[in-house]
Amino acid sequence: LSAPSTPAPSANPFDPSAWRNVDGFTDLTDLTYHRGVERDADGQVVRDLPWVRIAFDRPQVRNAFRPRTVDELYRTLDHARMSADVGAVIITGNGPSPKDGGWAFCSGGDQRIRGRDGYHYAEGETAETIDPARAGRLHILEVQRLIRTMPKVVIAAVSGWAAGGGHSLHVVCDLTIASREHGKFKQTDATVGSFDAGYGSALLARQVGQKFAREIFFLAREIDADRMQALGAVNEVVPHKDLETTAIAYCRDITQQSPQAIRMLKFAFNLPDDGLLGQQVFAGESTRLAYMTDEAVEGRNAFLEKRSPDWSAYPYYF
Ligand code: S0N
Repeated sequence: LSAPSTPAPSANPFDPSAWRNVDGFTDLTDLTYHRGVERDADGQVVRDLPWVRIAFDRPQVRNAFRPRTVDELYRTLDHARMSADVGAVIITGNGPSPKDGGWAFCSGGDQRIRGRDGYHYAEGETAETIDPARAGRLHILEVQRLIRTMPKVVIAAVSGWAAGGGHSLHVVCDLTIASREHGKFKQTDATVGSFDAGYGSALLARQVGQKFAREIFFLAREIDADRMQALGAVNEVVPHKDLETTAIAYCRDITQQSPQAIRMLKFAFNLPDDGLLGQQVFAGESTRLAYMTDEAVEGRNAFLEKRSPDWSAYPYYF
């Protein structure tokens, strides 16, 4: 009989040579934020590439988020949103855990600092000392809305556990790639008396269907990456070591498309599920495009020149 073999630890999918730190974010403690780069043979950065990587960096707690983590996630995502030369964003989880070698994408809200009445305290704060403006904030939902409305493609690279609010985060991303060895999914909200009754559940049902979405939430079982792909909530399952090169390949392909077309498509995909907000976001892009036409310029010029607009050059039918 041969001795059972111990699987070799998977190589870390993060390749530092593919990235540089983003300027102005040296104060991050709970995340890392990198810009994709091309380097020459000497390792010098030749040019920036049009994608960024945002990674949870609390592997000792399976990348659970505390309020500070969510603030940093919002800040980095918003920076990516406003960077005109960035077309795609990867969200992932750093690892492995120094404690046990485990990998996580994100395990949701940090249960150690969840107070009564939905409050999420920072360490050391109490109900009496907390700034009321910060108490009870479920601001991961603000992050979800930002991902949903930012005019760029957001890719979840699920490097390990996606649990609770971390599960919902991958659901709200535009695309999901998962590690074959470590990518695991578990919707534990109901286990800890929490529930994402917005995108985390309803959008999941759009992705996998009502029965499976209910199974995922009601049973709170572990689901592996292959099954999640079969259900329709994961685009691709790849070896752990290839997770980020695959995500970068997605970014490369996405950023070769027309930026205008990509954002119109993203907002079109969102529209049926996002109600008037979805219509507003889609319509905002349409208005921006309309402002670029001679017809819209004629309307503005007529007002500024205090005359009636002349629409004769603009047909009622194409
Ligand atoms: C992820 C799980 C399944 C991993 O299991 P595994 O591999 O056996 O590891 P563990 O030994 O359990 O964990 C390793 C260490 O990490 C700590 N840890 C893990 N997850 C958390 C966490 N979420 N918070 C704090 N610590 C965590 C463990 O305690 C352990 O530490 P040590 O080594 O010291 O013992 C498994 O860990 C698991 O099930 N984790 C909990 C997942 C969970 O229930 N998350 C919360 C679910 N709810 C939310 O996320 C709320 C989301 C949210 O914020 C929200 C969304 C919508 C509306 C409102 C809100 C809101 O803000 O509340």
